[in-house]
Amino acid sequence: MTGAIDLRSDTVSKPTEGMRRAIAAAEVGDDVFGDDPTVNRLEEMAASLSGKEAALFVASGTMANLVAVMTHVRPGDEILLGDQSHIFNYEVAGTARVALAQAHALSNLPDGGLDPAEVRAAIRPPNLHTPRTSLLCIENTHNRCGGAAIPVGHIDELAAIAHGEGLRVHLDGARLFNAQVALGIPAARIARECDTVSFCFSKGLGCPVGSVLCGPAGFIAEARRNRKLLGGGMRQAGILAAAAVYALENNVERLAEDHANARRLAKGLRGLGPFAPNEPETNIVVADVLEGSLEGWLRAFRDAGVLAVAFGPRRLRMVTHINIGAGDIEEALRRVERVAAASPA
Ligand code: TLP
Repeated sequence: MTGAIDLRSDTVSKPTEGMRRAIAAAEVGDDVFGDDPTVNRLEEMAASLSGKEAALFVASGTMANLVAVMTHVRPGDEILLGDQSHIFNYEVAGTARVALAQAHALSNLPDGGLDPAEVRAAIRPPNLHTPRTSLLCIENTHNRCGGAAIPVGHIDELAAIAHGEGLRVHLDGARLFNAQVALGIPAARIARECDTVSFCFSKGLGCPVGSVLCGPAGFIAEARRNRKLLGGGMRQAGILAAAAVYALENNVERLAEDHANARRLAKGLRGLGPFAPNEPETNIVVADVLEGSLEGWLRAFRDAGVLAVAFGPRRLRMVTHINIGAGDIEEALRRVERVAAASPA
């Protein structure tokens, strides 16, 4: 058996040779002084690709979202978000602990969207007793909703409702370029009606580290102060930004391969009795486990050399990425098939 086929996340991807060469050749300076030419170049590229005035390079998607929320809200404000969103589920309650915002979670629709009527109803009218509802957060692609690419019309509609009531809108676009490739619509158009948008380099784009927050110039200036507050002011960060520049130039279009691999993986899993996978729109396969215990299956997969993660009490997740080729998917399916034939769970 060759090594384990690691489908736990696209975050496990390792830099390619070309990216490593770009990292080694990076021109650097002290970015807290604004002196790092590679970070400056990356921030200009990110602003332009997202259709925003300015951008801020940060350590992670979690930091991008936290800095966004901190910069958008005042302490005691309320933010609206989906109950399946990454910010609500996987960011250690940073919005409450650091941004001092109260989260009001609305049920995500199965396709990752939100019911416009519910959003409208959740916005509180001004009142002495109530928190101010000041921010709506949307996610695209939607991780827990199986990597769904949210149609731009839905984002526009939600943003219009929020803006009509004086809220701002932040888009967690950790996998924004997967959405771009799946929808065939430029990232800037997807994010057009959102005030701010973040996206990650360390997922499908294959970088070791880094995310970016994009928005109006004044907002990003304030966000830069909040990044410093969090200890996120980095020095010769061009070492990392060089990988991100390389990824934007080389690794965006290839995301279509990850999407095709995810579709193939889901199709193969569907053919095996115990699993009910989604129809992946991007690089995320989530499969409900219909028989046996989830932990049992994950252990058996791991023993057979296929790594996946639990994604709910009876659901597993597999994510395709730059280090996984079509041949790896076929091999993963052969391994899983052997496991399923033995029915260990
Ligand atoms: N998601 C990770 C885990 O935290 C679940 C993954 O493996 O998918 N927004 C979205 C939509 C994300 O999926 C993630 C990471 C983040 C933000 C946070 O990014 P990082 O991990 O860079 O802080």
